[in-house]
Amino acid sequence: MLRLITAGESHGRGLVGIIEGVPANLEISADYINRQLYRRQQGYGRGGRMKIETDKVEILSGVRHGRTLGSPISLVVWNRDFANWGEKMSADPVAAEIEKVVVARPGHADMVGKYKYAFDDVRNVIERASARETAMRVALSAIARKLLADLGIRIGGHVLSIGAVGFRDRDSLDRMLAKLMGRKNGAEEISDATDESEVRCLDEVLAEKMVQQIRRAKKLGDTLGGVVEVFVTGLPIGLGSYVEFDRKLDGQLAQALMSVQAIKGVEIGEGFRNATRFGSEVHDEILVRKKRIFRPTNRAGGLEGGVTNGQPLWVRAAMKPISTLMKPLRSIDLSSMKQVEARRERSDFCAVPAAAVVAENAVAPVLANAVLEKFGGDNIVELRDRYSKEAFFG
Ligand code: EPS
Repeated sequence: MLRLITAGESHGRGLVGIIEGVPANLEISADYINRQLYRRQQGYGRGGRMKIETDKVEILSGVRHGRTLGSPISLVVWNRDFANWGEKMSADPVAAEIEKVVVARPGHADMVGKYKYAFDDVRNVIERASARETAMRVALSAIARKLLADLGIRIGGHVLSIGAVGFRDRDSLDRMLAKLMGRKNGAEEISDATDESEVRCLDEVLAEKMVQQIRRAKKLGDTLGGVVEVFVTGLPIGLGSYVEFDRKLDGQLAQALMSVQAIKGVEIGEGFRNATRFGSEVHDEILVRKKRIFRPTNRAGGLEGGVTNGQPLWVRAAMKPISTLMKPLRSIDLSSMKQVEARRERSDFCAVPAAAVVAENAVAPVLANAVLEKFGGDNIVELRDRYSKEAFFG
């Protein structure tokens, strides 16, 4: 089974991570991982930090001559910005007086972190709560993504809306998505197409409106959230299980997505819309076409009973607006308990395009884990062999 752990502060020396349980002999390179890191750094609405960093991974262990060894794989991404934060983030005590952060930003972990860990400096909270952690999560998850890709399981995401600007005509979007997913690389074609857009939107006109909306937010000293959508193609029937609550794949996917910083809502398929309809308008009929199972619709999002049903997996995640506002909300000075304005600090105005990349990668370890659970294998050849013999697609 796959285990992942990340460590690292936003302005510390670097981000480190370990992924354990990857079968031996999987072809993987720093370049493959770096492509996902590069994609995560893009997007209109990012702040100054992304101009400082060019996130690149170093593989410290678990890989030899481009192939995994079956041992834990450890990675590091150095923070370039650490050069500007040396004393402030030093692991050793420093002689200099370091100014403490005492004002919390509403919506951030600042206040709760201060009380939970009994800090007198909110900086200790900011550093680990930051979405910078997602750089390492993406790096580790990229390895799981590669494992899935080797089995023909492809992942792709796009931005559905930013603020109030988003797709209205679901049918035409679905046609566009179906066309892309029908191509050679399945759902990955969605990602490739959105790589062309600075807001990861599949509609150029809408993309321009999204950019304008972010520009407006920036001018107003405000921030914007949005909704991202992820699809996965090539999944067999039977990943996950209904037999116990913690083995349900929908629950595991929701956890993986919900734990991404600023994600506040997760939906599988048309989850919320389905709740407004009659059952007869919701459930995807089971038909036979050319002796194969055929589902004319996919409102369930590729999962029934917490188990993959052979349809593309379809999940959505809602991101709240980033909580650092240049036009601050009211807050308190946590040392004096005086009413003040929340603290400003360099941040993004909108990170929804980056969240689409994070969400794509966040689902990968969950699915790779489910694949390993069902098919197993100590090396990729064994896994591929079992998979090709046993995987049932309907
Ligand atoms: C991020 C790096 C951070 C922020 C952002 C995510 O860099 P800095 O704090 O130095 O500007 O840009 O983090 C947040 C939005 C947050 O609230 O913590 C990154 O690498 O993605």
